Amino acid sequence: MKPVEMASDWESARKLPTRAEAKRRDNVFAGQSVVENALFAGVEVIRVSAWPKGHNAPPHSYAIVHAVSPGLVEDANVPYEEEPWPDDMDDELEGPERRVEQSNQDLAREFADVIEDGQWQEVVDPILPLKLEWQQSSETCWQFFFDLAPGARCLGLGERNSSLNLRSSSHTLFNTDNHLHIESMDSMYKSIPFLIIEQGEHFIGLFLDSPARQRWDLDSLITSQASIELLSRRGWQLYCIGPSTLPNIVKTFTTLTGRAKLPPMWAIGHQQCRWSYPDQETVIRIAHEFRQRRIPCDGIVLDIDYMDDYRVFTSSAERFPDFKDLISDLSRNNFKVTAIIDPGVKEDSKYFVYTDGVKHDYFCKTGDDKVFIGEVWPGRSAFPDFLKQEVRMWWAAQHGFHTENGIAGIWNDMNEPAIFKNQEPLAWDADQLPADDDQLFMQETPEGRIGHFEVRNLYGSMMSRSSFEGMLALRPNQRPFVLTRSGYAGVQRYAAVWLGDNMSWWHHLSRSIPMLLNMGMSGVAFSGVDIGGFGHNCSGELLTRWYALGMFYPFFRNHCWMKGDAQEPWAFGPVVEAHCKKFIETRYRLLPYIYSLFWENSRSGAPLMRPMAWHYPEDQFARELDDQFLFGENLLVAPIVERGRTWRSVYLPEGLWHPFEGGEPLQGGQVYKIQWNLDAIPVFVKDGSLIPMSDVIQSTEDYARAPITFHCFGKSGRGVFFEDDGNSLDYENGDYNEWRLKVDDGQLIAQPVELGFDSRRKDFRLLYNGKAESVTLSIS
Ligand code: MIG
Repeated sequence: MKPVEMASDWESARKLPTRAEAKRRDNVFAGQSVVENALFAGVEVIRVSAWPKGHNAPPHSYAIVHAVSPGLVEDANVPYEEEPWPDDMDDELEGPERRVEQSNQDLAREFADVIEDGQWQEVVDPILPLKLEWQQSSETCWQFFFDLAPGARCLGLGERNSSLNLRSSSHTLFNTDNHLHIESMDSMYKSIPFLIIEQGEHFIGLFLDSPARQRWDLDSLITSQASIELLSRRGWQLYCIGPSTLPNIVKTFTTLTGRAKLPPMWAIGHQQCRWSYPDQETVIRIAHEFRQRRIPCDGIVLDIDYMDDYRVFTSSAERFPDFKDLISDLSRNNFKVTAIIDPGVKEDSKYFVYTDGVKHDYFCKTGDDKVFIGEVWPGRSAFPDFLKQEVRMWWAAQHGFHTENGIAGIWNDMNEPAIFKNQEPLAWDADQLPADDDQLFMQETPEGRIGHFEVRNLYGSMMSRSSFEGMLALRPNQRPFVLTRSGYAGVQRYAAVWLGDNMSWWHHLSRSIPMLLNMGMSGVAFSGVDIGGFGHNCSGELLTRWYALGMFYPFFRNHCWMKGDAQEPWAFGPVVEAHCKKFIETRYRLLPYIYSLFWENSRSGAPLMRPMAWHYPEDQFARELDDQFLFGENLLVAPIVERGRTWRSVYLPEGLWHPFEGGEPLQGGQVYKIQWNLDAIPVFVKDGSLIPMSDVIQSTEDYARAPITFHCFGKSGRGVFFEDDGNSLDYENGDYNEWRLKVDDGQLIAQPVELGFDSRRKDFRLLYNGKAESVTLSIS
């Protein structure tokens, strides 16, 4: 990788667009469209489907799933079928209203028509006057226009290098290896075309389901006009959700696009990575350091150099001669190992993955029917067409190499797909698509063979689907852990995500908060950024502050590139090490709380990291903050994210708030000046909460027997304790314990919601008013 600071990078960055408002062109729509209305547990959803002349339906959606019941997505081994809309959806439903329009120019302004006939107006107009209109402006370009009322705020939209409010800027959704991570490079690794508009206390969601390039201009000219430009020959579906509360909007969106299963317990522990630990001796040494220094850690992540010349599904005989023994050695020491897998398959006639793929026609091909070859780490490489079920199954089966070696997790990188020297395969200012056979390569869809740009944003999602389904098939009844860099709406069903190549810059530390908040509201809760920063060099102070925040990233991994200085928790000497250790230990102490938040996420889609507006929608001031956030309902995290600072202002919303590490509670509804020394845990706890905490453990292997303390913040407290085996899918059949806990006057009352799990845990304590006493969880 070339250094970031090369002048030419900045030259080219300067030429990149910072706004892209769509100009209204003529309408050429001559296809058909359908408008349907439905109700999902009381939330209105309107769906508009449109397809151009010559087609007879919108393209198959890979994002939408059939939710069998709340929280359960379909069996991963069953290929997705187009589900009838929407009789099969969960919860109460009202019959869909269906109107099929014949093609003609006037009806192209579908939304305008719907407003006139009453339905749309009734649902949306009185509160959020979007005045949404759309048209087809050319064979390959669709335009959407809507109003953003003054003061309305824009949230979500997946991975955006932006502050929380996305308004007054434009956003390109076209998956790109944005390894510079600078704002002027608009495209990121993931594209989730789901925007939440917040106006007053009302929220509305817009999901434009198309994996082709979209550019959302969210009022960049501050004239209250927003637009979307979609480059596709194929049509689309647009969902308008709400208005409702923010939790309801996300719940409905994740009913439509699916939810994550519970992660395996180890995957929410601390993980350590580096590009790359060059050989097995180094990996062993790193693992030993963790245990010797008693810094908790659950995962070691292997980057590309474990492979034989970057051939996927192999290991290097030179540097990792005892691959299998290494993994079992680590496993005996309670480390789970995750291995990276890139999509590029080395072109090599002696390499089985390549020859097999060619033989069965599994690789993407160019317009003239030749296997597409791009340069990536292995050199000239071919790229599987993950849109095809048989290709996903073949690729899934290759994961047997890893499961046989004892690998527990799979890391999918480079799956935009990134190709060296062709990081921007479609010019940023293109307003048309090239011909299908001139879009890098072609892919198979249910509608036939089409150009890659039409479905580019799906490549990473479908690759991680293959890894997820493969791991589940190879290790039945064990929850897979897959990590992906690229993805589309619905990717949460298959994988956790990290946000790619950030830098060891203070700005990227502070930026991680709004970026992860917007990811969470886009359906992807299990996310994090590289702790310490990926590129450039970290410093002791930066690493310390990064762990103080990072212990609240749902995905908790320290990672950096090879060129910079090492940044393991001990890399900057004893003082930094002691601080980082304390934060990592705090992560493990909070595991019971964190795990119950994952449980909540699997059922309702609620993210773990929540913007202030999630719980305080009426608080005008709180909603604008994105240097602090709520972690679940009860913890407010307000870290220091600037160099040299020990003080910051913290806004506490209504109620009483306790400093996490003790001290007098503060009355909310105002801003406080708070001092956080380098070792401080930058958290306030809401009065009246009962936070379940574990004793410190060195890995989650010891979690099942670890004593749990219910920490009551205030005179009374309410909380949840969720427990299961932490690894299998038995919880889906009720094999879990869920307790509702209540403390009044120092007395713990435990009420079981479900008692399906045979727990080995014996030690429970109640910490009340500074005193700890043993308690039992029993049916009262
Ligand atoms: O071209 O595998 O974002 O986490 O360490 C770089 C090497 C490829 C990019 C990933 C990064 C990873 C690196 N990869």
